[in-house]
Amino acid sequence: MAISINRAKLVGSSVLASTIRGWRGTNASRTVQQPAMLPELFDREGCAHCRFVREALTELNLDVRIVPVPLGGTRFSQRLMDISGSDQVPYLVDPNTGTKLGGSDAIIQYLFKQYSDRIMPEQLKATPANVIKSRLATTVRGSHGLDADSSKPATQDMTLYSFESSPYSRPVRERLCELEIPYKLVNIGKQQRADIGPSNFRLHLGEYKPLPNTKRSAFLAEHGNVQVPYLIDPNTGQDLFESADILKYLNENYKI
Ligand SMILES: N[C@@H](CCC(=O)N[C@@H](CS)C(=O)NCC(=O)O)C(=O)O
Repeated sequence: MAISINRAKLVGSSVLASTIRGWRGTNASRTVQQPAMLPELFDREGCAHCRFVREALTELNLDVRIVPVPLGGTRFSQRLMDISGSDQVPYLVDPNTGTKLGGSDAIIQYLFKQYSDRIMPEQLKATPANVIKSRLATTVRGSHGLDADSSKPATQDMTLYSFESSPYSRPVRERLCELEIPYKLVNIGKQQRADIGPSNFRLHLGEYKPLPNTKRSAFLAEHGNVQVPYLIDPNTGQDLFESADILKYLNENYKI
């Protein structure tokens, strides 16, 4: 019973966080210009400004390497300081163009220009109203994804399939951040009406067909369904669906 109440709280607060942000970071563009090398985002999951950048990444359908820099974290903070001269997140390093940028507005402007030739949407700008909403989203999540927790390092990067507003994926991203585990973030946002809904209860009736030649269609071909979060850990050979199982796995294998 206690477990199901905790689970309801976890999912409910994550739905509320996405609702507060107007479900930005749900829809993804149909075309993607994924660059040859993965851009790196120094990120803190619970940081209001980092959330805007991750929302933009889902909407642009771009994948990045997430380098977690929680408060009190020691694993990547020195590297961030060496590269940027500051401890501020978000910070983007794009090896494809030699671009290094701090500040969510500058990063999002760059990403939209470079990878879609569009201007950034108003709702992703760090206006006082948006920042308040984004902070509130972190507060309703009990401020998870802000502070470091003691952990064992992961030698090889994990891969997480997710999209920013996904209520089930957020707790996994929060935990990866707290445990300072870097990962390839593969965004598979919704590209059409048929993608809406959980994998076992889509609004669209009939057989689920993702758009052809997309990350979603590749995922369906490999797994027989499309569901996030999905975590791949090359350090142990484990591949996992189900947020509760992933959180348990991370705690058992990486929390000290
Ligand atoms: N019980 C699963 C539920 C996962 C789930 O419903 N995920 C949604 C996104 S939040 C999903 O994959 N929807 C299908 C889609 O995006 O195509 C878990 O806890 O991980």
